[in-house]
Amino acid sequence: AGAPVTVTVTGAAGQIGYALLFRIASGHLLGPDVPVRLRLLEVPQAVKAAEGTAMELDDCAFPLLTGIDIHDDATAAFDGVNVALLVGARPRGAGMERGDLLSANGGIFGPQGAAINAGAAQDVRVLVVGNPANTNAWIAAQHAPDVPKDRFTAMTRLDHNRAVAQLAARTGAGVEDIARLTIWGNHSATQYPDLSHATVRGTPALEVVDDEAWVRDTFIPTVAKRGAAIIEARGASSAASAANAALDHVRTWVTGTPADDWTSAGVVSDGSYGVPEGLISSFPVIARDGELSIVPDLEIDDFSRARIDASVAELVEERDAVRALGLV
Ligand code: NAX
Repeated sequence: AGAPVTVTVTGAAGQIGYALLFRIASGHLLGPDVPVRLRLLEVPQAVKAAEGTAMELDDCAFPLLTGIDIHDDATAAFDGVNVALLVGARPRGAGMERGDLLSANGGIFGPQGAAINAGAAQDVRVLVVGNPANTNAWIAAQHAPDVPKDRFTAMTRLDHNRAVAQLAARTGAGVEDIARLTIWGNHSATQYPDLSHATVRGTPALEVVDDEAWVRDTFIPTVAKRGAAIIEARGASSAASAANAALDHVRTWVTGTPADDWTSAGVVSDGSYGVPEGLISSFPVIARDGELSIVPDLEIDDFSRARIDASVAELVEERDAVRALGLV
């Protein structure tokens, strides 16, 4: 085994943190041969709970886990970080306006971006899970001028995995038979889960499904509103599935996408597909040699165009609101 990889998890005492940390420590983030050093970042009032989780991590005697540090200070938490999982965020409280939400999160993700800029390892990879994930990732990136912008990503892998599962269920295929599905835009109800390039056992998904109304009226809203449906059923928001998607996102980034397939991730736009340059939007993404790139030259039909534009318009509004609030 080589030198341990430093993984920082923010919001470590939250419910996603609890579902995530044990799997990181058991090798599901970077594989069974890579030792991991964990740094947990929490707000001061949750440090004690994070210490409890760290005690349980100790009690698992994971061979790959070489150490755990707990911090309430971002600069210390991101010192030497290779993989930063930004999970902790300020949730929307009752009666909270969007500006309040953006301000609260700007106050978290700005300083965390600056701390990453100050202390991260050269190869740092950042995944933002905490909502509003795309805009939080954008804020963090703006505060990290020395880190390449393409190291900042936002999580839409849970939406992607949800879409794969829905399509597999509808077509009777296995999840491994589904390829080239895309989540476009914002990780919000405006996201666009796109089947127009997807395949089921190599056949175009839209031919296999052969039901436009199902795509429009069932598939898209089911995927886009799945988070709310989980809350309704479980009485709590998605946690284990979100943690699983975060592991998938980073592992795919490091180990690559399969030939003839891609994944979905919020990455910085290079202007592709009419998405304004610099925005962090979800795209079809290929991972090769540890780098993410947007799948080029896909044909976008009128239906897809309108859906992508609507979600990207929401991202533009969020970015403009963040600028107007002076958060970047
Ligand atoms: P919890 O409320 O259980 O945990 C959040 C934790 O973050 C708390 O322990 C809190 O103390 C901590 N925290 C708050 N501010 C912090 C700061 N400045 N530094 C460090 N820690 C801080 O939420 P949980 O269910 O774990 O969800 C975490 C985030 O993931 C939320 O923003 C949620 O909306 C978002 N999600 C994003 C998803 C995605 O697909 N991108 C899906 C799942 C999830 O809803």
